[in-house]
Amino acid sequence: MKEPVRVAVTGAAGQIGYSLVYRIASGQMLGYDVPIILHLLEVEGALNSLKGVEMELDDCAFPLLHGVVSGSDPNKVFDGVDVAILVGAKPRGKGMERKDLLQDNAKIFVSQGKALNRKGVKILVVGNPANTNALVLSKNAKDLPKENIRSMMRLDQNRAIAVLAKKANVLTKEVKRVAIYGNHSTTMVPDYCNATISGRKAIDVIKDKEWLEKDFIDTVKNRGAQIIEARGLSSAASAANSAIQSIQDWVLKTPKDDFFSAGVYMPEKDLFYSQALFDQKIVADLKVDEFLEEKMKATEKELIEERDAVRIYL
Ligand code: NAX
Repeated sequence: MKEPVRVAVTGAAGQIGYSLVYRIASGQMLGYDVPIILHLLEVEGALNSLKGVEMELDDCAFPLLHGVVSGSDPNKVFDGVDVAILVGAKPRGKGMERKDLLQDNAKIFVSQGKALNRKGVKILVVGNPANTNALVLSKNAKDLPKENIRSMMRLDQNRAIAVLAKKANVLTKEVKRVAIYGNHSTTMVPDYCNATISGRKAIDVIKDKEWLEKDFIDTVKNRGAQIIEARGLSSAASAANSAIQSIQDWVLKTPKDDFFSAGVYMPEKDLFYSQALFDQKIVADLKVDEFLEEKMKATEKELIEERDAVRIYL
């Protein structure tokens, strides 16, 4: 039997947490021969609810689950973790300005960065604003290589794959090389120029530039809001699924005709900016058209503004 891998999940009593921890404990994320010790972090006020999550973990009797550590002190809960999925974040409250949201979340990621300041731990930031939270975390975890931190863009990639597959009337497995650039926000840039469908360029299969520029991008970027409107709650199952895939993207070899998207630190920009990655390296020389180039400038500008709003925490 392999050594247990210690996986931290923050915001574990929240909606995404509830869709995520059971899948990790079952072996779906790291493999059915890898024992797991879960480290669950919540705010003080949600610890009771977290107890319920733990009771249900017990009741699943997962053979691979070798233990659960839980609490509200990041220094204690993160002790010894190998992988940390940071879902917990403060949602935007009524009347709250975007600037306040950025600042409140920055404070969370300052303290979590300090608590995770250890080489070797892989950190996926899911809590929004994910890219800027990742930047704050990285600046407060000085000993941690920046390559060990990513922000989640997999959900946007998966949404883009699903939209292209539907339009082309093929299964999602036929759609590959879908990059999302920039910020996890409505300025994100889903790349139709490099995507392939059944091995051909998506543009040649769909042959409708107007649809690609407008409907495709709008559907992907507004999907989160549409789900809130339909469900009364934000996406949780699909977000948890994407978190699991993001970790798999990180630890497994990338299939040779594909790549994946994640927010990574770009030293020349001093930002966590989403890129296409193959075997953990940014795919160089991806060409996009002028329309997408303009959009990439806008998403970068937004990330710079977010960084300016949290400057005191960097
Ligand atoms: P919930 O509000 O259901 O759960 C969040 C949980 O985090 C709560 O239980 C809360 O008590 C906890 N929490 C807050 N501050 C914490 C802290 N300092 N330490 C530990 N736990 C803390 O939200 P949920 O729907 O689960 O979404 C969580 C986050 O994911 C949100 O910020 C959301 O915007 C973000 N998302 C990011 C996505 C991405 O693609 N990057 C997609 C899905 C999701 O919207």
